[in-house]
Amino acid sequence: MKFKKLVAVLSTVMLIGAMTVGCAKPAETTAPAASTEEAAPAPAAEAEAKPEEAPKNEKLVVGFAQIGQESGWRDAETWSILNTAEEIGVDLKFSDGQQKQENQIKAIRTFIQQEVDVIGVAPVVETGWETVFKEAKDAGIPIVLVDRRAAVPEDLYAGFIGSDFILEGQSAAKEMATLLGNKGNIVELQGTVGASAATDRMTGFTDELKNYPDMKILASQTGDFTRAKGKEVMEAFLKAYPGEINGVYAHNDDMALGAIEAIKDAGLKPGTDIKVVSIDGVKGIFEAMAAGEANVTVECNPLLGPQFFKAAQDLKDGKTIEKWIKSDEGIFRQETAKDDLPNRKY
Ligand code: GZL
Repeated sequence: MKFKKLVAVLSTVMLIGAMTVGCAKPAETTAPAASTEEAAPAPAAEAEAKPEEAPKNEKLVVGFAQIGQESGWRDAETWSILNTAEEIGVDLKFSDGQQKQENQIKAIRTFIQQEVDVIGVAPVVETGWETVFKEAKDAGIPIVLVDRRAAVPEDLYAGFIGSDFILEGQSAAKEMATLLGNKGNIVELQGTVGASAATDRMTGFTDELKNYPDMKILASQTGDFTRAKGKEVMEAFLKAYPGEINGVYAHNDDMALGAIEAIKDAGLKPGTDIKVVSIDGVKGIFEAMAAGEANVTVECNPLLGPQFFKAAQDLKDGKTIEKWIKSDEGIFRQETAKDDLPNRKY
């Protein structure tokens, strides 16, 4: 909850800032007109700019179209974007899409009108971006994909900053196999339908599972990356497969935490009767592992603010960036969760 409050405060500050910027008259009409007798040459006027504040055109201006606030991971990513912008003095225009693609597309069009230097977007789903990305390209504004991919031609975005979701899924399957002794039935809580994070985590897990013929996925269903839906779907799975479920694989920790509630409500021991493997590495899953109620989390780093704004500044300076800037992450297990917990940043 603390993160959510911090995000709410920071995003309000940013949004007010953006609106002020957005509503203010363009700089040239707000500067006091020099009278003819005082007409000073342009250089003198520039010399008056406060030393600590770079002239407007040098300040990095960025628009960021965020997905929403569906999970603890998302709040951590938003905090990282807002906090880094605050720290390095970026003019950030931030939009919360409330998990709707049309809101993100509207925000991107607003950023184009505001003539920002760079647009960052975390695409809620992979498809439906080509038209608006072309509009940004035609306006000469580069797009950086952050944390999720978009199914568009490579020339429509400068680069992708994020994890290898297929590898995350493969790692989760290997961890589940170890926990079940290479044998058992699994249910899968999938992320948002159409999101690259969900599609690829499913692909990685199911591909790796082919190496374990005695392990089977009984059922898969989306929990939309939220704790509430994860609990709801797990309740249905427990009713549909009484006594048959040995493990639950959740595409994110929030859904796993919901599943843990459902397992306990059914009178079973999560982490023992049903093994729990998920992805993200948020604090809540470390607390569950420390309590013996979850077994493994595959980390997916949300603190992408520094990498994102470095890429944005490089693009503003006319440099190119790597097409895929990978975030590096680890795998964390129940055995070390108590010691890991104090070091977790999100
Ligand atoms: C992953 C990110 C996913 C997280 C979820 O990069 O897109 O979205 O795994 C979040 O927690 O909702």
